[in-house]
Amino acid sequence: MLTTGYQTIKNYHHHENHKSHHTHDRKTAAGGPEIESRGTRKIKVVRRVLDANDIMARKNRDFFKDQNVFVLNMMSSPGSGKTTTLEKTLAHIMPDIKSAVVVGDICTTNDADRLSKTGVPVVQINTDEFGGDCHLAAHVIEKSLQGLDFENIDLLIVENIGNLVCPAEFDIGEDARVVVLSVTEGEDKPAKYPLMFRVCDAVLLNKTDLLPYLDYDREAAIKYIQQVHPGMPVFEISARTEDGFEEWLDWLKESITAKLGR
Ligand SMILES: Nc1nc2c(ncn2[C@@H]2O[C@H](COP(=O)(O)OP(=O)(O)OP(=O)(O)O)[C@@H](O)[C@H]2O)c(=O)[nH]1
Ligand SMILES: [Mg+2]
Ligand SMILES: [Zn+2]
Repeated sequence: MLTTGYQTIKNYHHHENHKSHHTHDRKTAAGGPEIESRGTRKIKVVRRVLDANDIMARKNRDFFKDQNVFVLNMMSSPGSGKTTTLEKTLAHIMPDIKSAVVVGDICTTNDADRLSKTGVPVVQINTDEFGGDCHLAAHVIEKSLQGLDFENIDLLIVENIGNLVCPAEFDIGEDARVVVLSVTEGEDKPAKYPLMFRVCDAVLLNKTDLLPYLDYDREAAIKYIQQVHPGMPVFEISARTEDGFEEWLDWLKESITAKLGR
């Protein structure tokens, strides 16, 4: 089935408290009891946001289970190669694995334009009109599901907003999480952004075709990954040349089969 159009979601109801999730207030230098209580309040607000998200994520997870669909959350810094990896991945697994994509960006439908050429149903979420959330929260995912025909979807891939920080904190009800780390980002990113690497189930170490032109220490990168998440699979790939895709695709197919039993 060739689907060319896609939906865009711009005006979802913004989460009451996203701004509080980012606690950048630095007016706490003086110390003392007042500061302490303010610090406590902030922690409570953040906790509430994440608790509310967890409840919504649980609902999404139940829904996905009912629909017998496997959900993959793909995360990375901006430009690591999520969309390129997806374009190539979908070309390999379609039509055997009936897939759909939800893609989040602050602005533009560029990624949906690219992904819909693969023929899969695509929903583009833009967060700009409501403060430009830099992650996809569970309630936003819930909104994006309404136009998708789950009778014909076995795999839903969520391309999260390019950001190595807060998407890691927001459970969306997915079954597996992968982080794309490109070799142009430097080998120390797993050490600098450990939460992302801790919550993910696999790493796609991308753009390996560029290695001859870089002073990149791939062993150091893998060592950092294993330090924050011992035993995590690392697939060294090039989304450009499709080098290393076989192992990645095998892992993906096995993960889907483990949930769906087919
Ligand atoms: N050389 C090389 N370039 C790549 C590879 N994968 C992606 N790129 C390039 O990297 C740039 C960013 O790729 P995208 O796939 O748009 O990255 P993204 O993670 O989806 O970006 P955002 O959604 O904006 O965060 C593009 O110019 C791609 O062509 C790769 O394996 N090798
Ligand atoms: Mg993209
Ligand atoms: Zn955020």
